[in-house]
Amino acid sequence: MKWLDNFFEKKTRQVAQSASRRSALVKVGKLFVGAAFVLPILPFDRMNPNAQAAEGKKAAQDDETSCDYWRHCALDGFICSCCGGTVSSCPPGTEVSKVTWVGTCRNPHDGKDYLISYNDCCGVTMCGRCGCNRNEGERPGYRLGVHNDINWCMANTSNTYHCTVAAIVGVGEARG
Ligand code: ABN
Repeated sequence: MKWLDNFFEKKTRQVAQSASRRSALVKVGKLFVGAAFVLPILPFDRMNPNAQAAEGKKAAQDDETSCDYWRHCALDGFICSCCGGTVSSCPPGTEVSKVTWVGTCRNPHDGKDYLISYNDCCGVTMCGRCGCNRNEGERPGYRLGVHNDINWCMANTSNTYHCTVAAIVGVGEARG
């Protein structure tokens, strides 16, 4: 390691001969200030962002105004809970659709599959809030009864679509 000592001694002497102590301190100071901009020296959140996202998603499963709400697994339209109604009742001034389509969603709390009737609420112009496009179990459009991208107000006096509710109409039984 003698050569290393010699090397640094030589370099140190060179620096000492070519620069004053004050200018050396100025250079070191500049180095620190520069490093503060380049290196992440401020405290930052080391929490796993994926874990936070999973928590948020879990909370949304119970929020009736969220597309991630468990009953909305096949809802294509505007959530009535955001439009003056509830998850299973139409907003005042609208009329529930006479025809509907039924999807199946799993309730994360009991692990059971529920039949959900996605009725449209009709008679008032589109709500425009909380638009969702979830399509679990949906089938192609040429099979009308199992497709969710349909205006189910078609059989009502007014065909004007406002929003969609998601009422539970049945529960699946485990087969033995
Ligand atoms: N069932 C909701 C909807 C209404 C109008 C058009 C497409 C989808």
